Amino acid sequence: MRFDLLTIFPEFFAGPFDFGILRRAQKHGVIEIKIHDLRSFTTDKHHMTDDRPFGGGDGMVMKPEPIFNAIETLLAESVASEKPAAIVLMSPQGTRLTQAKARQLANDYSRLILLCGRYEGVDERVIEHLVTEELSIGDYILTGGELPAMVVVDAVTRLLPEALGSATSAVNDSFEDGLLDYPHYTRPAEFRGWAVPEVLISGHHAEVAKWRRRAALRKTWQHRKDLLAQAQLTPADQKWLAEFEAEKINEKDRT
Ligand code: 9D3
Repeated sequence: MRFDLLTIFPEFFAGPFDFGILRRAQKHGVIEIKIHDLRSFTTDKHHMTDDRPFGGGDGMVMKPEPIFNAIETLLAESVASEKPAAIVLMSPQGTRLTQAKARQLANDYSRLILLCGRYEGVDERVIEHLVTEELSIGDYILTGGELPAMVVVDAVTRLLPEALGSATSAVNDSFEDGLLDYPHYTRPAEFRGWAVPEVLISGHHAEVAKWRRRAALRKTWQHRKDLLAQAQLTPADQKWLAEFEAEKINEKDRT
């Protein structure tokens, strides 16, 4: 996968891609990340990437010319690829990035051009005539699209078949089976008087699997009830959920 990131703050990206899986994926040629300074695609004397909004109002709008220039220049240099390029605007108005969306991007494209917005937004003609999709990473206000673009690179890269070491796998990820992860423990078996659940030390693989499923279900029930509606639940799962609900009522009764 080739990532092209378009930004007025190229220095913002120094660091985050140089560690762990992202570093390894670049070293092994699984991904290539190129950062482009929008300012270098300006043609005016003052290298302006923004201007005042038509119709008035506060804030500035990103000019269309540098963005069209940059992306048309990028598309002109052919990248060896079977699959097409997506031109993605990182924007609070975009559709939400989900695990399913990340998987779709990883599967459907061999090149992602990520345009990082700043100011109040970009000239609408960029969205109408250039951008193929708009993505938000969630319902909170950030200062620009740079951090969201990093999130896209990270989430998509770890889904590429060659990106993770053979020891790890993205198959059993939380969200892909619709539940949150179960709790993890490592040595020591007792830490400051807090013991690890007995079953995990027992060596009974089937019992461990059962415990983990129930614990994942409990975490999901506690923190993300909304996920339960979409999850594939067995009759055993349903029974456990009923137990959690009953437990909650009992707790209330005790007070
Ligand atoms: C007052 C209108 N604001 C829109 C909600 C203006 C505005 C605020 C923040 C315009 C741009 C931004 C900067 N944010 C992004 O560019 C952004 C973003 C975000 O703020 N949250 C989640 N995902 C994203 S993707 C890009």
